[in-house]
Amino acid sequence: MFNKFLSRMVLVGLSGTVLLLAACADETEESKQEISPKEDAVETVSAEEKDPEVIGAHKNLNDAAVPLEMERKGSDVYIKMTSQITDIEIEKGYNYKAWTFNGEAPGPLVVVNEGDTIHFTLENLDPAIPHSMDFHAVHTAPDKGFADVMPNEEGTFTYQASKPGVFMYHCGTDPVLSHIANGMHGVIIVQPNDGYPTDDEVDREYAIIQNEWYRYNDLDDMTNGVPSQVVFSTKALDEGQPNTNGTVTAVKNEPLLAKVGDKVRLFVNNVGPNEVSSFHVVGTIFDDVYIDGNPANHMEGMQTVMLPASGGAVVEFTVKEEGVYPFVTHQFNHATKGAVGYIKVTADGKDDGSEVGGQ
Ligand SMILES: [Cu+2]
Repeated sequence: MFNKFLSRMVLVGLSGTVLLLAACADETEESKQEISPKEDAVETVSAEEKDPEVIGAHKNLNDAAVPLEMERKGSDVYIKMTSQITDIEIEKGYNYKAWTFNGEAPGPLVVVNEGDTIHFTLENLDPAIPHSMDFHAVHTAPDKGFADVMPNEEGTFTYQASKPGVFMYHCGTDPVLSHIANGMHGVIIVQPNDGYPTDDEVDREYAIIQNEWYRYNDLDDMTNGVPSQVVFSTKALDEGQPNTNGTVTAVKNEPLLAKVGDKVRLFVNNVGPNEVSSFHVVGTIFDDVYIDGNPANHMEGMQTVMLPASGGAVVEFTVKEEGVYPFVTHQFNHATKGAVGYIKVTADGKDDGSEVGGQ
């Protein structure tokens, strides 16, 4: 249903197949910012796309990434994030004018401890559209705790991280599918107070996220189509680790590293928005898996872990020989669209400079 906000926006689509401009506001909300109609509301964002729907106020907007702000005072954690429009080069030569948290898609990795109180502020730098934050790691009344933050405004929300796990976060503003598929998703890890039973065995840890991309800002394609790209990203858990966006080459050009004999732990999450991930590492077996990252959900000896849209896991495996170990979603139509990454295993755990090959 087109609401007041949407009706004031101009659809200048050249194609009847691309209809979306974001319908983000509730009809009853008076404070939603309007977008001035513009004849030039469509621009070309890539050679491949003929008629993408860039919202007028987003045209020529490409905000630089803003670092995540996080400060801890005891068990109170003060987190500030932005919602902003930033170009993400999903594949070579194709810039997607993403709706993002902090200029990253997926957004920055957030790590807190079980029992922490999160004081979360969202600064909405988007001049046109309200955005919000839905942390799957908390209990709150969504209409209050995940409420929309208007353009050029800030909203602050407080909640407890009472359960450990590897949780998705995303913008929950209507239409949610547009906001997630345009890039507003990420992961919050809530570390268990008592750790995982296998903590002492683990040598290396990385965070991996799977997401899909669709035709630019095309709600019809997001709703009824198939992904154009299915991708992995890695987010730095520690300084010095790679921190990437979700692109078709993200964890290929800069593979993760491990040493022969290491037990590797991956914090994985599939932020979707629509597809399931069948997460698998080629050439090994998951010795230990904690579904959704909760230590109570301990499984052993798994070949593939199914991650529903928004689902997470901690997976642990041992790399016994030198070589390149791809990780994939074993739904190979998606792997073919980009969802492959590499772990390079060397004698000393350092990059030997060898090509990892593959796509
Ligand atoms: Cu949003």
